[in-house]
Amino acid sequence: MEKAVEPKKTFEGNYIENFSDKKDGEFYPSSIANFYQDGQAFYFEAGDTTLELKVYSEKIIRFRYANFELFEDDFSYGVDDNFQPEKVAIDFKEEPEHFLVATPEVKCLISKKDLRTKILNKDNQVIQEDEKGYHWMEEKSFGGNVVISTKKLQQGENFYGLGDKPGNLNLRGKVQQLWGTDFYGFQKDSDPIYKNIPFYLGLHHNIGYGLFMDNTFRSFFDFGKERQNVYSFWAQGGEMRYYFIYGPDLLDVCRSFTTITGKPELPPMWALGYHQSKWSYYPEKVVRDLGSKFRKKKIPCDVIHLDIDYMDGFRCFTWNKDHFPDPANMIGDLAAKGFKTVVIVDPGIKIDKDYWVYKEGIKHDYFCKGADGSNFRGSVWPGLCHFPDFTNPEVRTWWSGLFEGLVNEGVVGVWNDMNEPAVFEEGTFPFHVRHDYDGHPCSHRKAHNVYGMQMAKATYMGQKKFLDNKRPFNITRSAYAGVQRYACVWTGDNVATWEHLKIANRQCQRLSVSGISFAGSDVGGFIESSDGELYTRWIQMATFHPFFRTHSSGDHGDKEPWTFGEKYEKIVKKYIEFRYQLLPHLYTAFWQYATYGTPIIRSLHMLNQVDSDTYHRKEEFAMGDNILVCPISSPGAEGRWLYLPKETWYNFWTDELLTDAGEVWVDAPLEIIPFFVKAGAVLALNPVMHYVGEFPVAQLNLHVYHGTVENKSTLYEDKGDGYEYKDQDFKLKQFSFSGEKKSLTLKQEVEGNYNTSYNTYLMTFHGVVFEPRALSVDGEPVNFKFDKAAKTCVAEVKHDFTELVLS
Ligand code: NBV
Repeated sequence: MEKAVEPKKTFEGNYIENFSDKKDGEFYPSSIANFYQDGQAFYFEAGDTTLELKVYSEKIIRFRYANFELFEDDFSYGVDDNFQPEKVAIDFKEEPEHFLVATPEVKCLISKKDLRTKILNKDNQVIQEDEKGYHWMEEKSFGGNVVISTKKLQQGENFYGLGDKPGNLNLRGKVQQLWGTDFYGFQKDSDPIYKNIPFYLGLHHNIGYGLFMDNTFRSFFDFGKERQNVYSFWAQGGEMRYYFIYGPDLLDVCRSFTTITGKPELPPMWALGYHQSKWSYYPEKVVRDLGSKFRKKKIPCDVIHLDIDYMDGFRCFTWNKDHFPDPANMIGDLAAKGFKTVVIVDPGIKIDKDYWVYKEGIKHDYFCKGADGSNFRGSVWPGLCHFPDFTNPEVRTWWSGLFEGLVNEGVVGVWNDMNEPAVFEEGTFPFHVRHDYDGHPCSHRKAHNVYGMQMAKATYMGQKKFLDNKRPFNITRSAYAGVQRYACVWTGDNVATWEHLKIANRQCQRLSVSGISFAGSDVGGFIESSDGELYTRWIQMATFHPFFRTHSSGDHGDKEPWTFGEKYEKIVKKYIEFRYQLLPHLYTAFWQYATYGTPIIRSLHMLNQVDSDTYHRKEEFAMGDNILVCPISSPGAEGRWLYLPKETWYNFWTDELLTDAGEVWVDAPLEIIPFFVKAGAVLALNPVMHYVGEFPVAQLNLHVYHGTVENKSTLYEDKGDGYEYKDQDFKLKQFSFSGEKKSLTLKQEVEGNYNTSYNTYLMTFHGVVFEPRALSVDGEPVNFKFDKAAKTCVAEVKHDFTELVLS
């Protein structure tokens, strides 16, 4: 029989094969002998197993399975503290064959015979059903259990999610593993790589649902690979604990998952600008020249990243004073030109008796220990290191305090690398290494997948502590579900190939639906060199990814907007400029993410989940509401085939109208990335600027796309930094568009107290196929210019209008 995963060499021979078909050594619950209820939690005792089923909302139910009545402490790194059960009207019944726990949205049947569950919606459609259901295996190699859940694969079911997996978006037929791994030059089917997000979405019969297995041990998901009609997930330890989330809308599933694992705060607006990075820009003169070059060439840029060579011998929280004699001065001068400085930190602390961080760590006993009681040692960039136990709250507080110096010197962003954790010798820590796990002492087997997230948390705490009410910018390579509360992410050490451009796009989409919208790739590829065409196409795509940074290893030449000659520089510049124009739209999408958990970028199947033609598409994606892009992902292309979901779209560059187009060919010479706006949309664009806050925006551009449709658009604005927005200092605008053949009406509703720097909108109406006679704004006539050939109409309109009619 085909094995689900090829056994491969990993650390300490700890690999466990897929065993779900093996009968020997598998243990199952028996029939239910007893049950009881405690509020919204229901307990079913079946032989050695107890199931706790807890209703969190009408659409969210948590399942926990304990062997020998021993539930684990109800602690989780993944679940946000703000996530608490809502009061739900529950119908609980004993029936001949099963127990029924029903909310107004879902019914869960629990079989009396064997504890298997079946979940239906209120129309009695099966959403999810156990095959073998919960069972476990004893695993002698570590003297514990592997906990497993096996479900029936529904007809036509497809699967999405799981964080940063580089393969196709649709996971049907795949096995994937979660065990955070530093994977230099990973490829399309490399697995596991850096991040550990045990959350997937299922979709069948237009029913979308999600499942979050909150277990931090090494785990696996098999979506019908081993057995075509079955899917399963399992973890090499801990208890089987998962949240079932009903949609049926996939975007709602994402929102609920983000409600469970937490929403981020708004980032500083500048973090959504363009970032420039390399391993490494040094010495100081190189960094200063880089900044000057951006400004001289008038290519927008907000952020410069300093990689490990800024440090003294790779010691975190130090500077190499030969290369950076006066960091505060350099950072200050860069800041005066609008640049923000981000520095990297790694978890490995050099063993060096003269190094203050090392000395403090030793003094307070903050480093991870092996089972024998001594501090674990492993080599990374500085040589032999100890590693803080970030799963210890005291250690996180200590680490957070270490940022005082950097922040005082003007550092406003931090980049957490190598936190899988990566160690040169064995790849990561040996299993016997001990962790506090916030008061639940355990081995590295359990803490590995959350180590990086807890480092990111500690760093975030430091930024919060010292940034004086400014919003932190924090980035991490390793992650567990919920990391979005503390940091954004990048996709790690990719390669400068066309294949990797596609991988990056899939990873960003996948991360976005896995709770982590604020994600980006090393634009142009970290390893090896791209040519001008690849770099340009990548820049075009990343213009629409939430985190936008060129980064490269520097081993194979530079990657800067001007590296590949004038022809490419011109186009790259145009797109970076366009990113700044898009900021009001992107910031609004971020606000929707931070407020409702709505993913910033959305794959095609999220836009029209009834359309099965979208289920296997992987390149087209929406950024926020109303806009859709599709990168050019092969060399020499002059255009491409792409798929437009039902509805009417405008080609942004030509204003060509495409209605219910499905698969279409779109011209896209080098200067063009296919990009569309939905009919009825209002798209807000800034003027071009070279960094956020370069000048106050004197007039905002609103592009309105006509159609015989109704549509709503949102625009969220605030200061772009600080927290006053939590106290009404924001403006939230809802635009309602309705179009007739020969007229259009746009209504605006405004909430909040923020004073925008502009008083007027420059409005451009697109697709004006009728000859307009009048523009009336709140009942007053307003002048406009009509261009019959272009079918556009332009007018200056006061920013606080409530109703506008063009007819
Ligand atoms: O700090 C150096 C690099 C960094 O540039 C990259 O972004 C990380 O993913 N880091 C990995 C360590 C060395 C990789 C070979």
